[in-house]
Amino acid sequence: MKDSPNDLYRKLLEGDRRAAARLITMVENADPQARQALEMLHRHSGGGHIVGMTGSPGSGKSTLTCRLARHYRDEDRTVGIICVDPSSPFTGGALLGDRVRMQELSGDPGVFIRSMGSRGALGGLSVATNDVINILDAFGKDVIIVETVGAGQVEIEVVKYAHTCIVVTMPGGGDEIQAIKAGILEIGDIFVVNKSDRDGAPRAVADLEMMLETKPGIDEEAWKPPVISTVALSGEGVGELADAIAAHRAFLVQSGLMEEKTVQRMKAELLEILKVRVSRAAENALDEDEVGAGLIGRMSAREIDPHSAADEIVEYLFGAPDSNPGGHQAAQVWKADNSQGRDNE
Ligand SMILES: Nc1nc2c(ncn2[C@@H]2O[C@H](COP(=O)(O)OP(=O)(O)OP(=O)(O)O)[C@@H](O)[C@H]2O)c(=O)[nH]1
Ligand SMILES: [Mg+2]
Repeated sequence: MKDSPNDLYRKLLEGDRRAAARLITMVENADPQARQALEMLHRHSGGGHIVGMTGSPGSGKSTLTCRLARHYRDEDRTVGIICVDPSSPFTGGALLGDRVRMQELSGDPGVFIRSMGSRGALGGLSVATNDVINILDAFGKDVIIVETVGAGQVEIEVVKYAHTCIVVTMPGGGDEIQAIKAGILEIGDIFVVNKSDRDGAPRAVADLEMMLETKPGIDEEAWKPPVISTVALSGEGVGELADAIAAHRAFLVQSGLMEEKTVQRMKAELLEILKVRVSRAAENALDEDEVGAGLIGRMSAREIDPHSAADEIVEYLFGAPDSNPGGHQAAQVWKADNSQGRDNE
């Protein structure tokens, strides 16, 4: 028999792993019942430290994640691991390689591992990932590591608002240059040169340090991202990495930036949900005969231009500029965008 949202909520808080797994699957399937459980769980979340792990493909993120998790387990701290792979259609287990690597951890009740692929994207992969972070947080995991496969836009979005974002590279291959291109330098709180058993590691560390020093906008009080050498295969440097994460957390708390981070996280989370909802509402409006179809017909007949048609859809969705404050704002935003476009011409 299917658990009610209330059962799931209760079982999850009691530490029932199967309830957690079931709720995550419901989230991935955009099951409306998941919403109710999430609503109840929200006030129990906020205690975990969220660590994002991104960087070059094959640099050793998964291996490092496992090592880090083991390190935390040795300290008796519980760990949640979420592997996000937008290119993978699979969920639940995702990549076999990762599964094998993570197997030794998965028998440990203090560790909860979940992979998420594009199938978990019914309500948007970022939205689902945030939900899963919140579930594991409410589930009581002390540290939640979110590993992304690759470093594309979606991947960056899901780790950007972690409390601590780790960017992993490896010696050689001009990885550091690529990292900058992907805008990854800005989001890293800690940089790791993994595979330091290979040639060129000290050079890679020095190059990265130099790049970070020339990063604009760094003042005296700001956090200075450290560059750490690791060999994930042997565990070398993992203690240092854990220390750096702890130092970053302490910095966030002492400087008051933790609250700012939380606000940013909440805002980003809300925006991701709204993006999905508003675009869905817009799509629905376009499918409605009198609204979308009519407008599109008029566009085809060259009676109305696409921007003015969008104006009407915005008005339909949010109300006329004067009828409600929301509609007014939406119209204002639209007009601002529009006039800006014209200025540039
Ligand atoms: N020599 C060496 N190999 C490593 C080290 N860490 C990981 N590897 C190997 O590098 C390969 C890739 O490691 P993963 O942990 O899968 O890397 P990843 O960054 O998670 O890869 P993707 O998720 O596919 O982007 C594996 O064959 C690892 O065994 C290391 O410190 N030294
Ligand atoms: Mg991986």
